[in-house]
Amino acid sequence: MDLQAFAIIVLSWVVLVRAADPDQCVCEDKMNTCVVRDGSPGVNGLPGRDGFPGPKGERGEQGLRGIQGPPGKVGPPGQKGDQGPTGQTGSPGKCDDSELRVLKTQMQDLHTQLHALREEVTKHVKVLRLPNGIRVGEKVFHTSGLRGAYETAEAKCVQAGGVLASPRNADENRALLEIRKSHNENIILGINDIQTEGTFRYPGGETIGFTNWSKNEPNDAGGEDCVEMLENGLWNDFPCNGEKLIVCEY
Ligand code: MAN
Ligand code: CA
Ligand code: CA
Repeated sequence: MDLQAFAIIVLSWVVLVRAADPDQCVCEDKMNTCVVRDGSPGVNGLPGRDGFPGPKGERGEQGLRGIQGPPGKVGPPGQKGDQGPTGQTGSPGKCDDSELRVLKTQMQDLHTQLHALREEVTKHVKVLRLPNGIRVGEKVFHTSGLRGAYETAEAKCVQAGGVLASPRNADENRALLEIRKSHNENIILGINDIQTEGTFRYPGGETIGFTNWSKNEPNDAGGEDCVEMLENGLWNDFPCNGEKLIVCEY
């Protein structure tokens, strides 16, 4: 080791020892009389700046399947196919028993629905055709305000697609009574005992199941086979050539 190097080492050692010794490191404020020794530690400085971004991570797993998109546009029609083989004459396709049972049930369901639909449509058509009619249940009563004897009256109703009013229950009788009141005229009913004396029937020939006779009626006084509704809604038998208010039912 040469002398110069030795001198540098010794000098460095002296500087280090002086820095490590607190007694050797007294700071004196030359301007003030106050000497500060060993002050308390200062507060931490602000955090340093963000480091550089890390290396790129590994590729993630495949995501979940997305929801189905809307249907696309209809494509152009395809080419016409070849003609199929000629079918066997007189041998229709066969179904097994279970297929037949399903078809039969479906047919019955359709039949029921069709029946209900037809009744519903008929009901609405009746009301639309007869805006001044009175609807009671499935039935509509309607009058043109004309009067007539039994045969004329019944023919007019049939011609219009109905029959003479024939109340079959208290509700229908009440509805008819409203017409009786508004026109202030007795109404001729479709009910009569023309066919068999004493047996009253509806226009279709069925014997009646609901009655609303006035006291002591029917009495066939002098031969009375037709029926009228009186002002109180009760019934009286009267001669069929008598003219009364015509009310039809649909
Ligand atoms: C008149 C007619 C008859 C009826 C009697 C009741 O004679 O209307 O049909 O039975 O009155 O008193
Ligand atoms: Ca009679
Ligand atoms: Ca009578």
